[in-house]
Amino acid sequence: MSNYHIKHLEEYFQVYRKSVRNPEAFWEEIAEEHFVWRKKWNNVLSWDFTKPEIKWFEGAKLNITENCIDRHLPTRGTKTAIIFEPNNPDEEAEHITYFQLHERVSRMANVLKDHGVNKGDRVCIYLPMIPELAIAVLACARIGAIHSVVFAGFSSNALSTRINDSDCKLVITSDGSYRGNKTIDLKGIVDKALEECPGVKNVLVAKRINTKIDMKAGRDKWLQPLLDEAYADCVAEIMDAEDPLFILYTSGSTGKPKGMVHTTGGYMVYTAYTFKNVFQYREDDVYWCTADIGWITGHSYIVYGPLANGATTLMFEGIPSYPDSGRFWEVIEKHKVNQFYTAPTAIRALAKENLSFVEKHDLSSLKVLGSVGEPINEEAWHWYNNNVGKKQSPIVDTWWQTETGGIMITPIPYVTPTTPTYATLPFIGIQPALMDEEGNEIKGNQVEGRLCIKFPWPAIARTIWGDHHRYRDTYFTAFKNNYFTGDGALRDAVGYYRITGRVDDVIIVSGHNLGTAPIEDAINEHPAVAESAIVGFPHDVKGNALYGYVILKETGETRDRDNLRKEINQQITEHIGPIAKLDKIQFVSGLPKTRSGKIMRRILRKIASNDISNLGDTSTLLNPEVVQEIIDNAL
Ligand code: 7RM
Repeated sequence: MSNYHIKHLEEYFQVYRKSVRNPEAFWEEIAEEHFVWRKKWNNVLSWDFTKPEIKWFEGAKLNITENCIDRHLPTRGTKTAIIFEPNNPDEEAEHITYFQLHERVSRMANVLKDHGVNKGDRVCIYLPMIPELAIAVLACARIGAIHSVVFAGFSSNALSTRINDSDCKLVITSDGSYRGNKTIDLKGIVDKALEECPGVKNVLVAKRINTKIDMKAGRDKWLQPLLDEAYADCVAEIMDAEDPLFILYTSGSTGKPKGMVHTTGGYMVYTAYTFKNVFQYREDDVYWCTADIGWITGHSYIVYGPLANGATTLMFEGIPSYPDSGRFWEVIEKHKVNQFYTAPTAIRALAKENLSFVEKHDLSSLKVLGSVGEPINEEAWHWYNNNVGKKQSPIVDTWWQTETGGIMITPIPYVTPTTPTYATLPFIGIQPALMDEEGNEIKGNQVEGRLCIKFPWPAIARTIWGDHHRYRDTYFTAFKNNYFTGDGALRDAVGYYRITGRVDDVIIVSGHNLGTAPIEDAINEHPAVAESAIVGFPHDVKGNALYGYVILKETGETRDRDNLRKEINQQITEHIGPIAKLDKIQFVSGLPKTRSGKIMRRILRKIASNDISNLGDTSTLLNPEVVQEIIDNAL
């Protein structure tokens, strides 16, 4: 029997048990029956979480684009693969068939080859949500180049750090991007970044906003003429299952961003299988994930997962509030979207607007609503359920991470009964564990602990680019023989999981992971700043917002505080990007520190959250007197 499409709760439990009892046999069957391989594997799985080393489908050969495109051509050639919905609703949407996608990916792949990109080379993609982005991703995969997509909201500084970390030799970008009624000068950001990136030989530039930009002779080229001249077919490079497919950077609690490395075979199998089940995708459905392809959600559930299933996937260039707050609902009506996948922060923002924005659109095509990126609070869940789903569409609250490659804990719609704020049950093949602080597994139900995964799944990231020790230290040392997620979770009486949030110094703002350390580093570079500490505090739209405590140098003391606040945020925008800007900045004379010199963030978090009734023991601090001063001047 094929277990590819789960339809009933008993079937879920049955398949789940099978996947846990004999993971190798289970994944082998899925891989064998639902994908095309140039050569089958010698071994389904080998793993050792202490090294750590994880290999799925070792010895197998494939190209993921043959699975995402070529194999569909005989049966789905004229089916729409990608619907492109532009920022401006007056501009016409574009429907790209599988035939057309094949041709456009092939042309792009040939252009890359003509520019010296070979198997294993890294290509940085810094593009807005236009078709060229998905096409560039697939073109890299076609020729075995490793793509590193950098979200086009990141600053030049963040971009150059990422380009240099993985030594990209080519950058694909555009003249600029649209964002609501604004434009962003992407090429200018790239030019600035590349002042620091001697390894980049070429920049290929897509035309999107038609602004006059500088083109550096010998380095920069317009993309379209090259595509027009390129041959329209490109033989797929045969890859090993364990060859890297892409690098995607994610912030850590300390230090520079981590280039998570995903490999080819396991990632393909897992993203495709989760996509099929978590969205209950049927042949003629139109699926829309509102994420940007610059995040893992876009990689796995706009590009690879949907296309591997021959689905129609919608790419949206715009933002939820332009031209007005009905934009999402208008797009759902216009393209008769069946599965809609978005983030709690977007739901909360839209829930603040007049209900008529939702009510005036026909949303009856919807069958499944998804949520991802952060915990969805009860209020937002009900608003989504009542007003978007009209209580007819199950909500799948999907918990997962850049590192996990695919969805890990989630309901299966029409299969798993949902409960607001619960991600519910582990997906097939996923073995979660809750741990206490001593590192022991907490068994049984109605317990809370640190969330680990006990056994490998096909899409787990294999390493951090260039830093395998950091990979081991971050994920595999806190709990022996387990992958540690960095999240806390509770398991209720029936075994449902509820994710309670990060237990480290990562703060999730509007669904984006932000490490406190890099933000503090950026602030501390301001000449007037001596030291700083960032914490999160609850925000009704963003989930969390950032609160900064800043100690000024003596030279800064006389400066105008509001100007300083602006400059600090400017500094952050330049170093990281506008998503990391602080909502509140409090100037303080000191920060509460332990005797070993660690900032007591727990106290700062409480003050920022206006929850000072129980600050706990502050007597062990080096400088307990500073706490009252901070409370008195809190914003
Ligand atoms: C897919 C993605 C990962 C972190 C993760 C969690 C948080 C994500 C949920 C969630 C509660 C959810 N990748 N998170 N989904 N928390 N419920 N459904 O977001 O690498 O960018 O972030 O996001 O803390 O560790 S990510």
